[in-house]
Amino acid sequence: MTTYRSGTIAVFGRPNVGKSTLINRLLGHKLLITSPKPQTTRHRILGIKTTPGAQFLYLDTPGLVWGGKGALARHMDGAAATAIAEADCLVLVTACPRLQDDDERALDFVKELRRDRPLLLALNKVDRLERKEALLPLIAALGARGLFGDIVPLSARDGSNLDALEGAIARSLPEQEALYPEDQLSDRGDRFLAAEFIREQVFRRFAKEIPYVTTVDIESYKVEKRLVRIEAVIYVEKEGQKAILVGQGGAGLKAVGTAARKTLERHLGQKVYLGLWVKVRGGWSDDMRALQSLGYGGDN
Ligand SMILES: Nc1nc2c(ncn2[C@@H]2O[C@H](COP(=O)(O)OP(=O)(O)OP(=O)(O)O)[C@@H](O)[C@H]2O)c(=O)[nH]1
Ligand SMILES: [Mg+2]
Repeated sequence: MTTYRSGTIAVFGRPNVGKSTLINRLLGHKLLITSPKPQTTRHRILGIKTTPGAQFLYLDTPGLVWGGKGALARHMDGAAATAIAEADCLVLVTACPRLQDDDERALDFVKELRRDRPLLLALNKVDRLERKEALLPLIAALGARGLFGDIVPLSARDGSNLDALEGAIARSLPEQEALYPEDQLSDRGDRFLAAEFIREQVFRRFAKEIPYVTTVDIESYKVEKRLVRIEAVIYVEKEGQKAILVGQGGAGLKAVGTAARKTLERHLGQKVYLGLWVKVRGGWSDDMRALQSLGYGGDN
């Protein structure tokens, strides 16, 4: 009889390499928000995949940056560091075609904390390469460092070679029973995900500083007979930012609301009414108390 395996997998690396896209693909459904802008993920979020042979407990983490200013940056670094310190298996994600200085810093960071835990390397975005063979010297050089259990070139975007990564992770998990019920998909509830899906649209639709001065608070979340009724506030730091977000005749806010509502409806399998407002709350991102009241509590 084969033994069951189960454990936590910290997925970490510099911002924008595709960590959240990769976990969504591995899970087979959209749990985590993604965008072309760095520092989209702000929390440590557990995504659970249960198979007949293993239970994968993927921990998504904020991209590692060093020396970011303010309470929000400290919260994000802490969320990533906690996941890296505690997980059973560590997966460093980088993007093709080469490792950058910040990838090396992420690697140095984890070398200190690693103890004897398995460390795997996911070389993401191979779809950007015209000739995949171009990766062979890089893989050989990285392999020669003797740090990684496996080095897996893959594409989270088109799904290629994800089974190789999943196989390598499964082999490195501890032999033990499943730790969560098989129908549980995350440690986060739908109210949290609703706020995330709204923030995702701000990251995807607005340029420059707007995403970084934005957070979302769900004021009410009611499951009714025919729909889920959600009232949410998008907080920004200044009046001028509010004007940009709301847009001409409310068009900006409306586009955010419509797209977020559609993502939520797909996730919940139910109709959603989404009421959205924008409010100004100066300095929220550097105010510990404001952060805690906005859901950035503890180290998650
Ligand atoms: N071409 C290509 N793009 C990808 C791939 N995976 C992710 N991306 C894109 O890379 C960007 C960043 O993806 P995310 O998944 O948000 O990256 P992340 O590492 O979670 O970023 P942070 O949360 O900011 O640290 C998005 O535009 C993705 O669509 C891939 O395999 N190929
Ligand atoms: Mg992310």
